[in-house]
Amino acid sequence: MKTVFSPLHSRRAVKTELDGGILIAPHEKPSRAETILARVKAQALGEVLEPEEFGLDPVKRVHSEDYVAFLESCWADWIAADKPGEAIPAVWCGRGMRARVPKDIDGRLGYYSFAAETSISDGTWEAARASANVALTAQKLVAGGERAAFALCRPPGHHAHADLFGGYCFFNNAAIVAQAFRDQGAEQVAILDVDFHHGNGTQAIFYDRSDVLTISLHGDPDLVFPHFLGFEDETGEGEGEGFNLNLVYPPGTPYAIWSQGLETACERIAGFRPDALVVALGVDTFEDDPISFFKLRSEDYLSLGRRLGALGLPTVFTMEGGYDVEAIGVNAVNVMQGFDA
Ligand code: Q9C
Ligand code: ZN
Repeated sequence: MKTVFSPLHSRRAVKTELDGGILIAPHEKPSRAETILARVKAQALGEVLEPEEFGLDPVKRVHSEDYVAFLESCWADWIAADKPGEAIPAVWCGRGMRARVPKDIDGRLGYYSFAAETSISDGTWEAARASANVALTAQKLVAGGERAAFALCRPPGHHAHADLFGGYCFFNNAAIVAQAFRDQGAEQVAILDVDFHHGNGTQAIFYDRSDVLTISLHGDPDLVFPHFLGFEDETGEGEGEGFNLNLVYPPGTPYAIWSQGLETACERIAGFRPDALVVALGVDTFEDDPISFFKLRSEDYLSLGRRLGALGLPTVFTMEGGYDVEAIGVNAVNVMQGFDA
């Protein structure tokens, strides 16, 4: 399987993540992508390509014009306002308040976000753009006849809504890929999100649509991020009713249980008969992940890959979360090797 990777991911190198009332060194850090790339090369998974430039049009098929413009100028606007640290949202449109876009950068940071752990600094825009180009290059490979491709995206994407950043995500790479397949003539596309966290952005983007089936397996949002979406009674609305599926699991869930949800998801996908599959691949389901509570082991990722491969669909993998940097290379590449086997 070919891998798409951009060295520009390293431009996303914030110093801060708001966690527990202090600013910590971010979990979502550059070494994540480097360690996965190193494993891709060590295992000779396949060719590693740099992304093509697709411009902003395919991004704006998913994200609003004003949100994209906000991200592009955010850091410059923050600096122009003489702020001493990194850009961190600290005020939101709470219930009963007015959802209008303020002029001030503090107001706009709140308007365009849903969480405060995701700081913005110099280079975030460039890295997020490169990450979308990585995803779109993988999509082009698969649209061109490759069975599958691995988009080694960083920053990740699945938490990003059409006009909200958060959860370390800015552009929803998986959604951009699914929309690109649709725009190139695919009738139906499925997105399967196996990151530990609910793919809230992906769900929201396609919630009223029946052409893109969204399925997410994740930790119970009653207990873990993103807290305000991802429950099992969210099944889609309007045209999209029945085309969103959330499979929620408690702390301590091992592969023996999690894989039952995977089986349910795969059977639903097979019945949907999509023209293409996008897998939002987080490996923060790992037993030693520092911010998650599932108990998958490294060999389980081979099984996951094999089950996905058995679907027999043209497949794009977009890299999402996974924070045990020691293990994420093995775990992510195990999925690809299981898929290819
Ligand atoms: N104490 C992805 O996996 N909350 N995003 C972290 C840590 C945010 C995860 C709390 C988690 C976001 C792509
Ligand atoms: Zn995650």
